[in-house]
Amino acid sequence: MFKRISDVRKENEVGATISLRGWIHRLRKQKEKTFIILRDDRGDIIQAVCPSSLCEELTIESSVEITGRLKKDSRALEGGYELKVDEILVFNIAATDYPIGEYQSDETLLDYRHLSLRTRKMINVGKLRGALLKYSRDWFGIEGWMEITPPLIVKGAVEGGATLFEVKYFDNTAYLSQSSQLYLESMIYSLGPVWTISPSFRAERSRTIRHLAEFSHLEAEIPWIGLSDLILIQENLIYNIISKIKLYNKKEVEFLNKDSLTKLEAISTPFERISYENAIDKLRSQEFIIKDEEDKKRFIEWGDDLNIESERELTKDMTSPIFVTDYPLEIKPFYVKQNPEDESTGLAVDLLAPYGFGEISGGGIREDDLSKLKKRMHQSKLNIEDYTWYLDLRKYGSVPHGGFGLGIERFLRWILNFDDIKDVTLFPRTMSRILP
Ligand code: AMO
Repeated sequence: MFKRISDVRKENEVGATISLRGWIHRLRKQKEKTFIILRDDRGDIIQAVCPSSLCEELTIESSVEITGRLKKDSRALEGGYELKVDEILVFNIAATDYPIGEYQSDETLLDYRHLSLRTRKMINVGKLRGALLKYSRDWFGIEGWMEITPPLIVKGAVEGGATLFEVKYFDNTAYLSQSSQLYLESMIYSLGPVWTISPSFRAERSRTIRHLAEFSHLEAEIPWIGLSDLILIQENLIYNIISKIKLYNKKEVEFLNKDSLTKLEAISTPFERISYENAIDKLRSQEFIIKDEEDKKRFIEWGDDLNIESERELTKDMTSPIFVTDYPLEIKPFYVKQNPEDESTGLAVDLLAPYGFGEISGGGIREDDLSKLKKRMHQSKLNIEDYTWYLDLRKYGSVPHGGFGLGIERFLRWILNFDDIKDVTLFPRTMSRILP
């Protein structure tokens, strides 16, 4: 029976004869001996030494089962074990033109992502992504939220028509979901606090380092909640995930970016809260300039949306995330509830990550008044017909409620201090990339 490399490390089997299955990650052939780094299906690696006579046909990425005696060797890579091989079973001899080597451009690595997933970098990214998803699930499970799966082929926009992907739906037109929010909203009436991690699609025409055309969206919705409690839920969830990453994924984070561990250590709660108005005042006091629609430069003012540059300016000297609340109603989507204490603002909250990373989540309290919601939908030029079902939620037993959406890739990009969101995505989808 073959073993995994992690089991070999756990069970002290020095001296025993064991078999391992995997791929030839590195290969150095000498006259008598051949040195192999074997990678198993969990991405772990171990050093193996074989008589060269057994290895003549081996190539990088050939798949094999190697059998031999386990030795402790402090000089050996990863864990200090080495296998002295005396038998090799070959599953497949890989073609010699394997395109991934030591040095490749980022573009080549993306072109061959189906193969570059086998690099140490992408193995660690994949493990960290998996861990992050697991810790999210654990948190919601313990807190008693119900996980749901929403439909992804939909009839209406949630986040504006400009980024909708159209699909042919039999003899009709439909769209790929930009956010599951409206469906989550429909579920709180009978399933209580609900959440999901589902793909969301945005036809983003901009080529930026923080936008994908398809991303993993963690979304949550809860009845009878106010803005401050919604903020606490997000803070709690995010801090809990980060604490677990620090506890159980130090190895992956350290491999991917040593600086990140120090930065994660510096995160503390409560995360700062700032109103949009105070954020604008702060930016104006720093003489922050934006370009208006005609490309003219001017100071930022109340009513301007916070874009990546302004978010960068606000967060560049911070070490923990910051919540920005109470945005002008007119720059937020139709579903945002008008602030009863100040009609010009809406009960919306965005979470901005520190060191200039900017928005990682958006959310707030939803407009629960049918006539106000209809008015906002008219102002947003939505086709009300497509939202009749959504309006029914306000017609039959409307309650105060709210929720949020957190971009998994944005979150990971910040945790790892990576520039480009594509680097934390296994198969990135962008305006210029749909393959592999
Ligand atoms: P919003 O559009 O702000 O809000 O999206 C929520 C979060 O999703 C992530 N995100 C993206 N990540 C990668 N590529 C993109 N193109 C992209 N667009 C968004 C970001 C962002 O903060 N329904 C509302 C949320 C709510 O109110 O519940 C929504 O989707 O991390």
